[in-house]
Amino acid sequence: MIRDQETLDLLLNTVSCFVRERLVPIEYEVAETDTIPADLVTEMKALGLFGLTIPEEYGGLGLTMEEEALVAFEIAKTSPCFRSLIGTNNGIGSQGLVMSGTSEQKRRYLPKLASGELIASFALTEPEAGSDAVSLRTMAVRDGDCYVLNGTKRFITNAPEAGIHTVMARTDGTKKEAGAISAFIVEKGTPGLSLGKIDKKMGQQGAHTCDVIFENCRVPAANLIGGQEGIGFKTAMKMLDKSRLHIAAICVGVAERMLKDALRYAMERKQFGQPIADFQLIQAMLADSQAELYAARCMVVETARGRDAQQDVSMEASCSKLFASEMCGRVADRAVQIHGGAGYISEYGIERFYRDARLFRIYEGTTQIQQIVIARNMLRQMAG
Ligand code: COS
Repeated sequence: MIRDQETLDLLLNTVSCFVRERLVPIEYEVAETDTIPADLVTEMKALGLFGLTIPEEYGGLGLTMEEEALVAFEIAKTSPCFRSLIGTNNGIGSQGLVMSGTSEQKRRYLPKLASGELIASFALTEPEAGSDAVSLRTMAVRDGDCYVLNGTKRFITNAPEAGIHTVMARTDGTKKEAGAISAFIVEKGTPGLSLGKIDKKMGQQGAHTCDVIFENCRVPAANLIGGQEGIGFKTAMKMLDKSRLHIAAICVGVAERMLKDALRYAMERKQFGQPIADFQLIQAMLADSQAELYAARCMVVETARGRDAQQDVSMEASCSKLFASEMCGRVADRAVQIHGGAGYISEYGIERFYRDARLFRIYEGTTQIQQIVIARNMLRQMAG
């Protein structure tokens, strides 16, 4: 749903200019140093990028899903690490509070997340619980007006930068099912909370992940999201429905960037006395990429509109994430192929995107998890 086309166009233009003029020129340096310069983070805050999806009453822009997807298309036309920094505040780190938080919790944290003063992480994955999220082992045991947390979370995006962690933990050790899982806000500096060393990743340098460790970490009961035990897992799943669609939109933006770079290269690079873009075998790779990209873009926009219309788009969000992330992988591969030898050399940049894009098929639910979600929905719908 687009609420005000003129304001949205202004926002999209601003983001597009910022990406082109400020982020693209610094991609190589960020990848080499594994650091996003502080002045750029300040600019991202000033542009409101940390609060795109946070309701206006808490200082965010309160974008609809369709508007968010259109912004995501633009922000993704550069290294995905920049999106990653704002990603958790707009998605999995904040949406638990937006969807299920008490008004006091919302008032306390959302304005700081919207401004970027606080970064939020989302701590669900554990060493023994990845795709099988329900099996998570981190325990939260009530003790007076606190919960005592023990456990380890793994590969947690933005944890090194985070001022708060949205943590999924088991409040009922006797039950295996999802209803035993609750969500907490744990503030940086809470005694018993510590971080592992920053992970060395295949790509997306500039974005950081690490373990988050709880050892008798006492969290005020007031930080139980929604003030209610047992709603954590369902809240996480609802959040993932939204964030999978967001990642699908990011895949579209990244693929558009890679395809544009490949097209430009194909038109400049001459072999056999002519630009390689004139050869039909190169054109086939360009055309297949364009067609798949267009399909993914349509899926994202259509699903976003459905979500804005309050429809249950769990299946469609998974379809979008599955197709767009696999499409992005294929486009990355063809873009490297079109670049030939230059595609393998880091200064041309396309090999970096190839590595960066690999993550999209894994995080926020692997392709195989999306297949499971889609198939289960199909079976459920058929059974009536
Ligand atoms: N919206 C609301 N509720 C949902 C839901 C959704 N999209 N998906 C599941 N639920 C509910 C179910 O209805 C069920 O509730 P009841 O216990 O009341 O019946 C509960 O959550 C458990 O769901 P389910 O029985 O389907 O759990 P499973 O363990 O069989 O499988 C999958 C759930 C595999 C789909 C889930 O664990 C998953 O998405 N795993 C991947 C996790 C992931 O994406 N990790 C990435 C890291 S986080 S960035």
